[in-house]
Amino acid sequence: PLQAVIFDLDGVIADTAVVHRAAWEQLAHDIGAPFDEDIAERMKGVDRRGSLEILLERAPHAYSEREKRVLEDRKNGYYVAQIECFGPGQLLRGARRAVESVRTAGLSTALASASRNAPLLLERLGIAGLFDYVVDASQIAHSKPHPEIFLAAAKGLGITPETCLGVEDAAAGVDSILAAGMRAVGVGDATVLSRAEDVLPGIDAFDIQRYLNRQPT
Ligand code: B16
Ligand code: MG
Repeated sequence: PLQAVIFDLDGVIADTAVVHRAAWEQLAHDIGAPFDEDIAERMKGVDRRGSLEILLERAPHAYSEREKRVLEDRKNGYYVAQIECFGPGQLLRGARRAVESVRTAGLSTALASASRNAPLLLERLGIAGLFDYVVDASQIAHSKPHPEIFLAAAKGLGITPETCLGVEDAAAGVDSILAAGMRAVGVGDATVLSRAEDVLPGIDAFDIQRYLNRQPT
């Protein structure tokens, strides 16, 4: 039986996917690299360096390790400047209710975010207390779509992956959940997230009863 739900943060709980995107787009503009829908979608859920590498695939020239660190810092500066003034108002509609409904149903909750800014964001949103366990980028070596982050969340909760359901807005995230041997629910575009057993238009449509009553597909 289902014992826990593990939520992604950016784009599932917090309205930050657009902020990450805008920060990368600004950086792309700064360095004269192209930026389009496909690049934006591929960056979702991918860690900072992984996202930068995607951006640099079509950059006008190659960058050294030192230059890459400067670019990452610049993008993070753009991002942090925005989330510094975040509050509970930047929770996505229905996010708090979704997490609370899982707890009310007697299941555990965890958060699995690839973002090194996750602790700051959780504090700003005022929801740190809703999760039994939190894994962020600082605790893992391999970025989504590697299963490590979701496996670490299950381990932290003291349960096996088969009893977990993961919720993600990124294709890389859905792949990470499935590779961990968990059930996956997508939030967003059904064409992009087609490998999930269910794709919801938004987290406000999340209904835990649906997954308690249904066997994994
Ligand atoms: P940072 P999630 C991910 O968070 C974002 O989806 C992704 O766009 C971002 O590049 C990544 O965090 C790293 O973020 O630069 O703040 O460490 O969706 O896993 O919560
Ligand atoms: Mg996400």
